[in-house]
Amino acid sequence: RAANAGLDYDVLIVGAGLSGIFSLYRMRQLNLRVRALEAGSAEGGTWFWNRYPGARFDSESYSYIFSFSQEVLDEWTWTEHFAPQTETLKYAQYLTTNALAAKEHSWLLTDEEGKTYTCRYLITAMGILNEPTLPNIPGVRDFKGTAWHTARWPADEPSLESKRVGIIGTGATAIQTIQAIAGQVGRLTVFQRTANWTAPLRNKKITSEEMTKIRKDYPEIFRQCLESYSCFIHVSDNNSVFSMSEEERLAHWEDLYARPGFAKVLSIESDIYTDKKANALYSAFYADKIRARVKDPVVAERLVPKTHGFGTRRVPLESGYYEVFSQSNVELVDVSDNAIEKITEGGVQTRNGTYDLDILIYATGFDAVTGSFNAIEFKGVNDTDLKDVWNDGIRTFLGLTVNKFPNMFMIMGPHQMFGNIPRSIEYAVEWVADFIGHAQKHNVLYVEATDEGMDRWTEHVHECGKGLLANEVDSWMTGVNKNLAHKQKRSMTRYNGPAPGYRKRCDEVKQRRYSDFVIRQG
Ligand code: NA7
Repeated sequence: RAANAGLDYDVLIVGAGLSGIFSLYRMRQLNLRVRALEAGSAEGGTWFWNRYPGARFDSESYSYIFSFSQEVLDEWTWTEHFAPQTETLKYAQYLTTNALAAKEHSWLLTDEEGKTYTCRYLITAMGILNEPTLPNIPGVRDFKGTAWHTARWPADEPSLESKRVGIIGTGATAIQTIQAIAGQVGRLTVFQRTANWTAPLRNKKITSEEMTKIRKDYPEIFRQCLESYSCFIHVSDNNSVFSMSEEERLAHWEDLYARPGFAKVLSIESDIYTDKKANALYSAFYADKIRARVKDPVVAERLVPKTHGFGTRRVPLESGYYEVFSQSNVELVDVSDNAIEKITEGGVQTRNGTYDLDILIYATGFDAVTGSFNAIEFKGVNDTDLKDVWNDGIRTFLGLTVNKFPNMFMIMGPHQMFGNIPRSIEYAVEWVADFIGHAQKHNVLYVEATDEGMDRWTEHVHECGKGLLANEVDSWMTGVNKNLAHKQKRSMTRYNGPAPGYRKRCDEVKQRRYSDFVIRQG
């Protein structure tokens, strides 16, 4: 540490969401001088910012948390199988007070403009969905009513009661919001550009007996997660859709449909994700489920996705979403063929009509994955700008490091496993902590991924993604955000191979004592 004596910190962490909180914990365990910088007024990241009504986990609460502290696992009680945002935010804050702040409480702050900090290692922990984007529709600033993005839901939200509310977007966020507010508002107009496949969540409360059993089962829950393709508790199915008769297939899908959570997304036959014919069969099964739940067949047909197959975009889970569209106060406006021309002082104008509104909600998504990196000026060796490095496509080594950006580690950067994010965070932070611990022990002052290493890794990431139908579709997962001129090109933002394979490759780098890196000792 003497080597870092002239620096303010050994490690600085950008972000105090779940990645930042766990990074801070591990760095402190290494006895490093560490500080986390956070733009929000409190910790919690995604769960701090996304306070829209209805925001909640789509994954089983007890599988979508950290496993690192037995104390926390023993003490923390989940009240619902799929926790609401308020509960997850409390969990994040509970972690910081119980697991981290044993010695002091001063490590978490909002950076003051212009204040500088120096450190040996930089850890980015900025989340993958952190930069909200407004639609690129003319007049966004002209609206005279009240408008906000779902990720900036006002703390002093005006009452929605009897108001004319419009919402643009039908992604996971919009779906949760719509079903939560449809019963309160005077009138709800949903502007849908692309219908989404979505499946029933089937949430329920967790009884105290269930919580006791969950605590007992934690080791098994986490073991199961770690063994599966994308780290969820749902077992994947490597069979083909075509290995079953139609009767068997439908019985299997009906069984999955009745189950809670992502079973009907993750426990389906794997060729649904790779074979258009297999995918079409499952999509047709789901289309019929939608039609059966909406009274007006014309509206039902608008809600059936036509542009992409089931599971090729992130499938949101819903509770009563389709039934909302049979309420007399809710209107679905399909803007795929009736484009929004502009936002006016009074509301939304489409090619075919005008919609007067009091409140306009933008559920229009994020500049995902690289957005947080673009929002900050990252300058590496020889003034290299990270934006330039990624201009022609994302390149990383292990999704954790970038050539020309020595001593910088990314938690949930591009090319990492997405899936069960806390599982990915936990692994990435442990890997980075091991590396920094090793570096400290051996008086290493400089570690840098090589350009060849980035080439190899990036090629591997692309190889893993070959054949996946999801990579042929525009979505935030493939790096497309039509509201941003600079993000038109589809790219491989995430690691598409199995999580155990990802971890194996990173473990091997560690076993080679990080010889894949350029390392300089003091
Ligand atoms: P998403 O999934 O990116 O959804 C954004 C939605 O907003 C989507 O329906 C978009 O339609 C729509 N959108 C965006 N811009 C426009 C414009 N200009 N006009 C009309 N409609 C527009 O973001 P979410 O916040 O819902 O979810 C992100 C992730 O958070 C989710 O996948 C979970 O992992 C948690 P489009 O589909 O582009 O036609």
